[in-house]
Amino acid sequence: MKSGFIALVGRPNAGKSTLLNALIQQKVAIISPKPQTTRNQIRGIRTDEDSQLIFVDTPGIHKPHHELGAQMNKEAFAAASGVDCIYLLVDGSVPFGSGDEFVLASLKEKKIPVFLILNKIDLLSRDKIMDLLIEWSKRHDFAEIFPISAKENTNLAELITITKTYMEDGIQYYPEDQVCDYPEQFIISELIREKVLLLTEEEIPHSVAVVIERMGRKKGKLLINAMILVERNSQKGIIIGKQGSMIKEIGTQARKEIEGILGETIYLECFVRVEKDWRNRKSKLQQLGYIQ
Ligand code: GDP
Ligand code: K
Ligand code: MG
Repeated sequence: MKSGFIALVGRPNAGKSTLLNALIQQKVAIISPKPQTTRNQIRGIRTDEDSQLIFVDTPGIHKPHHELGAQMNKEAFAAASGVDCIYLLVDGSVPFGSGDEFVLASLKEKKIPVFLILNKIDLLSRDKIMDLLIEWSKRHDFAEIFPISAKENTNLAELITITKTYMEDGIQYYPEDQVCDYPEQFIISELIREKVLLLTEEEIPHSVAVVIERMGRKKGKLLINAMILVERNSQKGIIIGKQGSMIKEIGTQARKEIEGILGETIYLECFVRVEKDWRNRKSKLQQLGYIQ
């Protein structure tokens, strides 16, 4: 059997998490139009008859402004070492910028084959796609170049077929029915964080974390208590909303999705707490599982 690891790297919002979910045909990574949605390395596993591909989704590489940001870069670079192949994801609908230079420079030192994946071609004309492919091919010695749409599944079957040819004969690392490598509790907290990102305004995203404080059974029903951490009182107010309307909506949307994944009805309670400056406190980040 062919098996190996593929790191997904690229600027925030290039579509890495969307592609990961599409490649393994299941939602394991949360997606939002806000940058820096993904904070940890997430492995998605795709097992076919002849192969096992392990895709490592990473936080987007960016210039760090705080401890969490620096940690996210470290995770992204670490994920891109010791893999068999790297997908460099590029959002074709935004211009080339210093963020792309930063990512390209970090790949230059590595001897691992890099695929250029030009994403979001559903938003581009044929001519524009051709121009971008030509421009990008001059910037690095890419092993392969693929125009795709992660959202519409365009060209993904071909991408998988070619990727397999870069894998060595190896062992099956995970059981064939396993699609990701982290515990349920983490998916649950991530789904709640996704709803917070989707439902609230610009100010919230980088200052929110979700911790599952309790998960247990009462009379057979699964009870989950989730704590949403924010940095300021004003953010707490936004998340709670008018007469609790926002936190209720966050809870309802998250509960529906968690029930779909777990296959049972659950009882979910969400709370909000202000923890000043949690992003700059390493011990807090460790507790939240963002760093080892
Ligand atoms: P990440 O930060 O690189 O993980 O990016 P996400 O996967 O979170 O996606 C960022 C945004 O781009 C989301 O709003 C996605 O729905 C959108 N997106 C991702 N792939 C595509 C695509 O192929 N086409 C279009 N039109 N949008 C996409
Ligand atoms: K994102
Ligand atoms: Mg992501």
